[in-house]
Amino acid sequence: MFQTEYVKRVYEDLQRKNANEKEFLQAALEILVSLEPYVLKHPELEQNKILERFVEPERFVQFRVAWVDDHGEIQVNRGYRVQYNSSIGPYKGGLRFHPSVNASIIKFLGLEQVLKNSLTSLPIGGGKGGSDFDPKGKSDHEIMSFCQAFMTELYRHIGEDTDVPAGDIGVGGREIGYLYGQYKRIQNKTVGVLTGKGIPFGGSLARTEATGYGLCYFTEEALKVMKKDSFKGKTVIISGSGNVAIYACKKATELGAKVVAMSDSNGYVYDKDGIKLEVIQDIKEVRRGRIKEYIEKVPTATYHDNSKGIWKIPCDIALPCATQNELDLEDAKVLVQNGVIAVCEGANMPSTLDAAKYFIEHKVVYGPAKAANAGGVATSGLEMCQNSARLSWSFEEVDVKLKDIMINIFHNTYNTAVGLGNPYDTLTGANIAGFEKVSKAMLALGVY
Ligand code: NDP
Ligand code: 2IT
Repeated sequence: MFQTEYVKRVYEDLQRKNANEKEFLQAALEILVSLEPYVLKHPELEQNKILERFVEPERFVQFRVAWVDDHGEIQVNRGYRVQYNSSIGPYKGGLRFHPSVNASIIKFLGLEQVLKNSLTSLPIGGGKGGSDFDPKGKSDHEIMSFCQAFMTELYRHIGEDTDVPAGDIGVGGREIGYLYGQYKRIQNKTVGVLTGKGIPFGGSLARTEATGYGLCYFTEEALKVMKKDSFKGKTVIISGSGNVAIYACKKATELGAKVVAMSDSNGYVYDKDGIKLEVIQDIKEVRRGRIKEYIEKVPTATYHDNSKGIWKIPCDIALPCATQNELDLEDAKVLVQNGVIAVCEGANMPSTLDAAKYFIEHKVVYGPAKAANAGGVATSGLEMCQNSARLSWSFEEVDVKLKDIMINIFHNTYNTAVGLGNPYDTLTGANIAGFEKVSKAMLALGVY
């Protein structure tokens, strides 16, 4: 699998030290193997132990979050923040609240974030955090109590020029509001220490839409360059029905596609006439319900109990926007057999490595997560700019900048892949393009 003794040694060492961290090792392996062509040309990386330093987080914080639920009972959760790499800017990355969250998930997301943030071309380093807290079924008051308890510990580790968290699975506008409220209360400061804030208190217009819109801008450009094609007239399936999925659906539809299926962790809905997004938004954004309820409003649609079944629906474009490892080799084979032309990732690491390789081998336009979903964090970077300057840009201004950034990320990724001899290998292209800047900064900053 490895071409170089150096990369093999770094990975094996990581495996020894993190034996139980499946997702972290998966992300690290994917990245390290794809960096080999670059490593071969740059002996200074081995001389300066850059890869050893790159895979080791600068700091990893784990903390207790104790809070009181609506029955007066004390609950104890575990909180995390990984401050992975600050060589090109303050740590930046989301917070995930989901029962599956553990050190492995936080570290895989943090490592991915370092390269993603580099690709945005903004000066932001990489971090990630979260908790095993499950927001499902909690009252609004319980969400607030948890967020306040979480921030009462986290505040000492973050800052507008140090580490700037945002949302991810289970953390949206409501949670960011409570987290930011608590930060302000403790620190007595109004600064851009979190992004994804509400518009009345320093949020950026278009941040809510940014990841999904950005994913579609990336995909549209990739289709244009690699297949002389576009979203127009295409059948699309989108997994998930959260923040990323909803705005991917909106933009894909605006660009002329028909989205026929969306999912949640229980199942998926298929609507041959095209998903009515206002119904999904009402279920998910307003009532925080289950996607199953879609068929009550749209009786011509069907509901299916297994969310993974969504990949069996014939489509031209698939946008996985739910979670890691939701699309495996078997799913990839079915998609290719059904004639898929593009698979671009809104979620982080939704495709297993063998699924991603299958897409590349079969000349599918493949948009790896760290490139295709970078629009969210890029717009967070734009929110930080607006907060520092104490002003706010219009929706259109932010959207134009987001689109430029996504088109630039596509070309940077694609040109790197072309330079390495395989235009479809955007996985290698994205990893090397992101790593180049980080490694140059690490070399210039000296040993730490
Ligand atoms: P949300 O919490 O808004 O939505 C998550 C969605 O994914 C929900 O529909 C959820 O269903 C679904 N989901 C979660 N686990 C599974 C599963 N095992 N199978 C099927 N569906 C599942 O999160 P986001 O939309 O913000 O995040 C989605 C993905 O996008 C994540 O991978 C995240 O890391 C990534 N991302 C997010 C960015 C952002 O700005 N928010 C930026 C870049 C990437 P259910 O309600 O049943 O749990
Ligand atoms: O995975 C991601 O890029 C995010 N969850 C967004 C991070 C951010 O800081 O906006």
